[in-house]
Amino acid sequence: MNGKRIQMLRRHLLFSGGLILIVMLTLAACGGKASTSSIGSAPPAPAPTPTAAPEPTPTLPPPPAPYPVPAGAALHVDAATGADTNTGGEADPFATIQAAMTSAGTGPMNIFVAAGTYTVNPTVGHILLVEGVSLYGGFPAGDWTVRDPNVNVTTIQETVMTPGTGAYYTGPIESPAGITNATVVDGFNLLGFTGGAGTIYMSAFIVRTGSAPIIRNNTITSGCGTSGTNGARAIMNEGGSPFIENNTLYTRNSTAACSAGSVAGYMDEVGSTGSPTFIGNTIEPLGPNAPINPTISAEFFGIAVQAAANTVIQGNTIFMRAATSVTTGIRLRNGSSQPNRADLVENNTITQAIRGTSQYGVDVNYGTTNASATLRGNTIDIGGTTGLGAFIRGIYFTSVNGAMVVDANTLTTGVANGNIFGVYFSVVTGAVSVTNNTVNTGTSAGLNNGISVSGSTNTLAITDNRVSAGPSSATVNNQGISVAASTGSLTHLARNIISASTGLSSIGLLVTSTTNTVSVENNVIYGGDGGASGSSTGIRVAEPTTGTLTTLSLYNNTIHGGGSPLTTIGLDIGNTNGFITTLNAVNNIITGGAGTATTSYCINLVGTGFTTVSTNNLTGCATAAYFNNGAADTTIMTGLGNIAVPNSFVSEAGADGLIGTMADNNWRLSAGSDALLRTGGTDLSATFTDDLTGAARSAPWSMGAYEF
Ligand SMILES: [Ca+2]
Repeated sequence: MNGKRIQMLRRHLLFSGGLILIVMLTLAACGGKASTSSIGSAPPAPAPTPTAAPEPTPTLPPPPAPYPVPAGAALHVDAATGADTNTGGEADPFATIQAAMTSAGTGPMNIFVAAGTYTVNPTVGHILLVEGVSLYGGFPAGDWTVRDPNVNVTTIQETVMTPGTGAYYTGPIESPAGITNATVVDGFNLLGFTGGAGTIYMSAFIVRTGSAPIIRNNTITSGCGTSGTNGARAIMNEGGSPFIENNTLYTRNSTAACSAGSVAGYMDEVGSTGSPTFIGNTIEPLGPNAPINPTISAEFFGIAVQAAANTVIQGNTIFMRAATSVTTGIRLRNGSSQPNRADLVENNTITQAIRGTSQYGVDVNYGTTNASATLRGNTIDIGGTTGLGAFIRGIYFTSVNGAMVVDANTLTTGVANGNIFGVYFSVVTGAVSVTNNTVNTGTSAGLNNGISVSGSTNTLAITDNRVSAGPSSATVNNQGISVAASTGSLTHLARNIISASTGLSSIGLLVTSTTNTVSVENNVIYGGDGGASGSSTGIRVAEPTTGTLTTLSLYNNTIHGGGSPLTTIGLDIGNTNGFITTLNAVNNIITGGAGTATTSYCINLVGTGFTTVSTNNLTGCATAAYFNNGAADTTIMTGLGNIAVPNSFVSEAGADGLIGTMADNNWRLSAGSDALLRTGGTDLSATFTDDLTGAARSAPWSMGAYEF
């Protein structure tokens, strides 16, 4: 009888003994209760008058153990009390995990490992996983019935480097091809080699192509190589499909001699295949193994999915380090080897206290591969207020060609020495939806842009967002939302609340070189406060120089031209070339702004005229409508229902008395608003039926973004 069978027999006997004990205790309890009524000689007492029983206190079942001890056959390892000449039973554990692996053979088997330190070196070799043989750490000495890896730290540490096969350093644990999710590594503290002079990608866990282990409840700290060239990863994936859950991943470069190349919590290799999953991990805490050092690490990545497909990244917490080159929370890349991928990035939290040179919260670039991504419910707050800081890009897409959804994210950036983009798309051929996000960008020494899309050739929808751009440099423009070179069949901007800030010039919503149909409705827009030598504008549609923007519809927006000390414009449209053939502005409330007497416009049109300008309120401007097409019109257009009355919003400036701070403003119409504002709008229900809040509009329609 081999050791494995003996162990199984022991476990069986122990389990049977436990059952017998439970049965005996149960019998004792029942017997005790029965004896009082059947053996005693006294007659039974009369039944008491029933009274309302008190509500029983509900007894909740105990919460499930966070680190359950799995059932099934097991071998045992304890570095302190074991010996590799033992059989691996509960009372005679092995001393090394490698001996248990040998005993387990081809499995299936669980290997239970007691707290302690287990070393990996060329003598004992690293741990090469076997399909169906799972490793569980976190057991206290002498007790195999409970497990908590946080209390009973079970460390596997590589003390002398053990080179692996293939291109990459192996690390303490290697998961080879053929491993499936029947193989679990759970509850260990894995430490990669730190002696330097390693090959590339010094990791603490390597997953090979064709491998799909479950990696759960571990603390995994990267190794580190020689300064200058070697990268370091907590988990390196050559091309497998690991399921990575509830781990803490440290990347280590605390000294200049340790991995001054790129460091990553997780990274897979360009050109690889696989579909990794990440659930509830914490990456790069500000812990003792990974102090922030913005001058050492060239690149930092929390999760860098270079090529894998159908990636799921949910509920992870990533603390971005500062790096001298690129600092990225989550990177999704290439995938040229795996077309038609669909990635999900959901409910993650990405923060950064100290800036590196350039930072990306989520960075997506699929190249020419057909791929789609959904980013939903993430909280991203990056950039901080100190550090290096060339630029900050909260959510960044370039070269993407499948459907892209950016939904319900909360995005905040700190200050930057260069440009800030909250959400940025460039070179997009798939349909894009940016909806229900909250975007607040910090102060930029360059350009500042809340949401920016450039080069979209498909449908583009930017809806239900709350966007506040922070200040730009005094020599660079400032934009709440910018759409440039959007050539898809429809560009739709609806139900957003947008504010720009200060800069050279500031613009709430900028549309540039966009063709085909642009529909803008139910937005509230503040044009910012410009700068000492620039302007502020609520909506600006720049002169199309190519293509055919055939229809531009501006319906039921509430627009304020801002507070520039020079020129303020509510609605500014260039159409000298006449590419805009249908130009509608209906039901808008347009406040020109605080510009000087001669340079405050409600509407400024350079070029050919509007097809329809009706039932707008044009107020707070020196010039209601100005058509710079050779026939200046400085009077409000008559006969089309346009009016010029005070808006009488509920609270135009809010509690702080400042129009430019939007959070406390309420630009709904009030009972004191003119009846023509409340009920004088044109019924546009053939085009849309809601207002900014999503509520149904009711005839007769109101002007502005809120139905009264
Ligand atoms: Ca305010």
